[in-house]
Amino acid sequence: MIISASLMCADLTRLGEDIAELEAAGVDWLHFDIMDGHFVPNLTFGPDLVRNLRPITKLPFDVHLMIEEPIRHLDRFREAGSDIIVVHAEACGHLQRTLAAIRDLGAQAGVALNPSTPLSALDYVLGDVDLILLMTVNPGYAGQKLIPSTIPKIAELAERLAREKRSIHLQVDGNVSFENARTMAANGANCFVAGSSSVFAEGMTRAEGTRRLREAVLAGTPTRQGSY
Ligand code: S6P
Ligand code: MG
Repeated sequence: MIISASLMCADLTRLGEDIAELEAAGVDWLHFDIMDGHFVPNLTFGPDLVRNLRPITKLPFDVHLMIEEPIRHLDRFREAGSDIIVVHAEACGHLQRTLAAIRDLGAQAGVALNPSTPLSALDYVLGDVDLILLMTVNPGYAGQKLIPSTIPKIAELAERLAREKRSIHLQVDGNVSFENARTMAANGANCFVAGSSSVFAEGMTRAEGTRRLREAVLAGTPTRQGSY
C-alpha cells in the first residue's frame, strides 16, 4: 500500500514544515499536481517547486502532469528531481513515445486516465508503464466528490493486471476519503493520493489522517489466498 500525499492540499505558507510532518506521519510518496490552465482549467506549480523541495526530503516525488503535450517538459521535471512522472493519455498525441521518454530519463512512467476515458486507452502501453492512475474525479481541483462509475473501473483494471500478471501500481486520485479508500482498496487499488479528504482533513493532525487512511485501506484490502 502506498500513500502519496498531495502537496496541493498542504499549508503552502509553511510547506517545508508540512513536509517534515508528512514524513514523520509515514506517508510513502509526495504527490505534485502540475496544472497548465489548458488541459485542466486550473494553474498550480512548475518544475522549480520540485527542484526547491528536492533537498529537504528523501521521499519519492510522484509528479502528476495535467498539462498538454507533457513530452515538451519531461526533461525539466526529471532534472528537478521527479521520481515518478505521470502523464494523461488524453493529453499526449504520441502516448507510447512519451512514456518511453520518461523511462529513458531514468524515471518511473505513469499514465493517467480521466473518469470518462475507457480502459482500452491502455491496451497498447501496458508494457511501457510502472503505474496507472485512475482519476476518480475530473482533474483540476481538490475537494470534489467521487464519481461512482470509477469504482467498477478500478475493479476491471485490477482484474486485468492480475490476470496478465503485471506488476503495475494502480493509483487512485480524487476524494480518497477514509470511506472511499476502503472501497477503492476492496476493488484493487494499491496506491492512494491523499488530499483534503484524508491526510489534510480539517480538525486532525497529519499523523492522525495518515494513520486513519492506512487503517481504512487495510480494512478494504482483500486477503489474498495463500498469504497466511
Ligand atoms: C486533482 C488532483 C488531485 C488533488 C487531490 C485532492 O485534479 O489531481 O491530486 O490534489 O485529489 O484530494 P481531495 O481529497 O481534495 O479530493
Ligand atoms: Mg493528482
